[in-house]
Amino acid sequence: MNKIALITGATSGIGKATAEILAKNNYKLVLCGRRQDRLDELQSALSEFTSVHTLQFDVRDKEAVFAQISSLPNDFSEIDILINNAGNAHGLDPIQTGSLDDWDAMIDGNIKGLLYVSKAIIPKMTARKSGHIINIGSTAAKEVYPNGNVYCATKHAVDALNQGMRIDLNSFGIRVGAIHPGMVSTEFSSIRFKGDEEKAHNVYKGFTPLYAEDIADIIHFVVSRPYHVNIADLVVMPTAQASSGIVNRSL
Ligand code: NDP
Ligand code: 8X3
Repeated sequence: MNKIALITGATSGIGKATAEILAKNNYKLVLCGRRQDRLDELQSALSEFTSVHTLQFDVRDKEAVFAQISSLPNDFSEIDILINNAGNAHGLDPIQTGSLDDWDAMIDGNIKGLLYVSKAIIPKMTARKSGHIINIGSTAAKEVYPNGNVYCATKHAVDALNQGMRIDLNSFGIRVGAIHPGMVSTEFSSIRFKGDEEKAHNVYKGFTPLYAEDIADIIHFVVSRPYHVNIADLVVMPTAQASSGIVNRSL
């Protein structure tokens, strides 16, 4: 039987590319995001490969998360693979001038949102004693860079939650692992800089960044390993990147 994967943040970037590769490899999909028009487009594009169900909710909205996930029809309700990908950076400011709204958006989305979605899905995995959870962290989960303060803190939290989930769910035979990308050219920087496309473009100027498809390819590799293999923690950077915030702009 085809496995069912639920992807948060499927409307753009890494989540969308992951939906595309998993669809082409016969996974059934539950695709989540706030932008219904994009969910509809993706559903119609991927339906030639697999069955797709969409759920529209903001991961920060606890009630909506639980209501939407519990509304899944029977043939989509037993999630085999949860890909906790939804998240963004908002702003790039020193701590003394950072915006409270940006901090709330990152803490509520990247940490609490990931927890709400996990809480809505994990009990069915523990009941079945099977499941696989992939948490999308970041190099910012491992290292802090100038002005990255709160975003890096949220991703450090994802790193801790990934380890905690793995420890707690191990006795149920549930696999848990994180993928920590470096700089990936998606809508990420455009969101971070609130639509300032020039600023966003400059982030990836002068070197070859990762593309969403590079991470999607790795996610597909991770979820298609045999059951006894759990890729627990994987850091991947563009060749031009040496660590968080250090990039060789001539590569
Ligand atoms: P994008 O901005 O392209 O995609 C972000 C996705 O998250 C969108 O589908 C968006 O959907 C969804 N999302 C954001 N906030 C919410 C919310 N509150 N509720 C529901 N969905 C939400 O960025 P990426 O693809 O790059 O980012 C995906 C993940 O990868 C994030 O967790 C990010 O932190 C991480 N990452 C990104 C890196 C990069 O350099 N790009 C590097 C390392 C990690 P919608 O707006 O429709 O809700
Ligand atoms: C995204 C990577 O370095 O732009 O998590 O913060 S970075």
